[in-house]
Amino acid sequence: MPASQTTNEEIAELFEHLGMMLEMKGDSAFKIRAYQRAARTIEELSFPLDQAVADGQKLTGIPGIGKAISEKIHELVTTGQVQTFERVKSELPEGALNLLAIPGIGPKTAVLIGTELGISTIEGVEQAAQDGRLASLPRMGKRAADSILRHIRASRSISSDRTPIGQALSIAEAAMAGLRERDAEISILTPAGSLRRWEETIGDVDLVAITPQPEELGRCLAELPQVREVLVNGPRKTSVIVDPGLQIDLRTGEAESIGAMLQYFTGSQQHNIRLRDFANRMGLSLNEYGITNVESGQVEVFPDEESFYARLGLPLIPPELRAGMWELEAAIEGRLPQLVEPLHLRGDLHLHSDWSDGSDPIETMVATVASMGYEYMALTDHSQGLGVANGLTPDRLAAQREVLRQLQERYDIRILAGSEVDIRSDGRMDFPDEVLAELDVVVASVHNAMSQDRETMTRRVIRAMEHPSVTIIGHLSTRLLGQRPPTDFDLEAVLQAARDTGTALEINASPERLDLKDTHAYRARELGIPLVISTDSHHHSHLSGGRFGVAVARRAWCEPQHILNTMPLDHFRRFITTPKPQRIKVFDDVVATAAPSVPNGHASSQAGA
Ligand code: DGT
Ligand code: CA
Ligand code: CA
Ligand code: ZN
Repeated sequence: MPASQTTNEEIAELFEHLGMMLEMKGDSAFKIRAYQRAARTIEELSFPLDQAVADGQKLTGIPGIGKAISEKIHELVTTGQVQTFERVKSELPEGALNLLAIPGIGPKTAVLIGTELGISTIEGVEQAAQDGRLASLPRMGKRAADSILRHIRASRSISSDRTPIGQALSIAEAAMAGLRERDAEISILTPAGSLRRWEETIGDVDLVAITPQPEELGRCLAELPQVREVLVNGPRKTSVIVDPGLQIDLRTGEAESIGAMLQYFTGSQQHNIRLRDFANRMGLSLNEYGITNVESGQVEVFPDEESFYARLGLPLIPPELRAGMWELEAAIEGRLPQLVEPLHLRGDLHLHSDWSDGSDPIETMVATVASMGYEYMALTDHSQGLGVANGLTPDRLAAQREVLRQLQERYDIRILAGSEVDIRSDGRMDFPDEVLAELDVVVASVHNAMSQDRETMTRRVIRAMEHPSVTIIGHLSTRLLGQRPPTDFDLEAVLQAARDTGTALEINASPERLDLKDTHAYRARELGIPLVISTDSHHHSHLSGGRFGVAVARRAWCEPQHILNTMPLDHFRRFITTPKPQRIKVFDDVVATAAPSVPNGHASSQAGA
């Protein structure tokens, strides 16, 4: 009988770890692979192994599980441990297995760190990387040690419990749809908090609602099928945890006073603190129910945020700007930006078809973009590069142009010939110059060698920008929210080079990327760099995702003229057909003729300081 329950995952992990430990010891590659294969097989089994053992089933019939492995499974399930595993572990430095969790540390290095430095924890490695001990190890050096340090820090900031906005938004929308279905009398139901401010990651979802029977609505939320746990279920507030582990706070208010509530729970906390200071100086105090005259004690209520801000003598500050930075001062001085909106976009300049790694035919993508009312688009399938994304050879690229010419006759949208060209590890382009020169739009992106050191990566990207045919740098940092850290590069140097070479920078709207991030886009706008908002769609359903990129641009205080693809087609064509770096003037002219309402942020102009 099984000593206790042992899951397939636990069994698979044991073999995975056994394989790694044998690798540390330099054991035979054959044995190591056998354990790794067994781990894979076990992870994918559809029945519980411990039960099979208890039932006396023969395991050796399962592919990848021979006699030796079958015996170990038996041993683990019946005794709770495996002798071989314990012995191998005892022969290795303590904690060596933990160190393998750090990207950049393989089995050999883990052993070296354990034996030479006596380190058994990730924190210990971090310390050793900082004080130089790690770099002094044989075959290590400063570069490798720095890279390990970077990985440790990045994985720490990544493995936070915040949810990327793309996921949080769909979870929130599903919950809101569920509430509307159950309560037909809801008059307002809207996100507040970081979700309404379009932060890139969300701690918890805040919702604000008006309905005649608030308690009823709270109960509806608590009863949604996706709810895993109910934390609070009160008359004004209900908090739940929904799958896969995100908190939703729902608050209800009255129609005549919802303005203050929405404002209060939209935050940010920093914005609210500054606004409260500002109001205090006028003899007023703020809370979620209204604005109180401190002297008379009289409370005024507001049906919307506009009237709330107006009572303080301020225009409505868009939620994306409520970061507690310079927005209050700009509002006081009447120079809030007229932020770019989704409707301003006239083209999408980064999208893929099934010619590379997209999943739809070119025509589906063209038809969808055309149906969205856009004036132009660039098809930018991958270059041949690493081969993983089924990148195009120059021959296939030429054949694709022929297809585009035919489609052009049937669709009322200008189809530009483009490519997303790999920036090779040394900064060279993945297509010959004469191929690139033929294209209307070249998006150049880093897709490999992402752990290059700062200097190398900076040089690499700048070299790409110096190429006369490169129109736009795609997803500059290559980060994937919650999954992959950004590359290391000198932001100021890269931005300066973008400006000097007349190269545009992409705000990649894919909710997994949001790259440029808001603060980088903010700086890019300040420096006068043309920005592009593209979806990087790999499926026609992604094409509507531009809103995420627009949100980043709005958080960067961008007005329409700061975004290249808000230009009408003829204007945009003038930009791409003017040689670099002179084309920056085409952009500058547009910015100069727009109303100058966007302030440049300086520390000295910090609001509330
Ligand atoms: P999150 O959830 O970490 O992504 O960020 P927020 O801004 O959504 O923060 P949350 O959910 O704690 O609170 C929502 C808003 O409520 C926040 O932006 C400002 C407002 N608020 C009002 N009073 C407080 C308070 O005492 N503490 C905090 N943290 N927020 C408050
Ligand atoms: Ca929140
Ligand atoms: Ca909250
Ligand atoms: Zn792409």
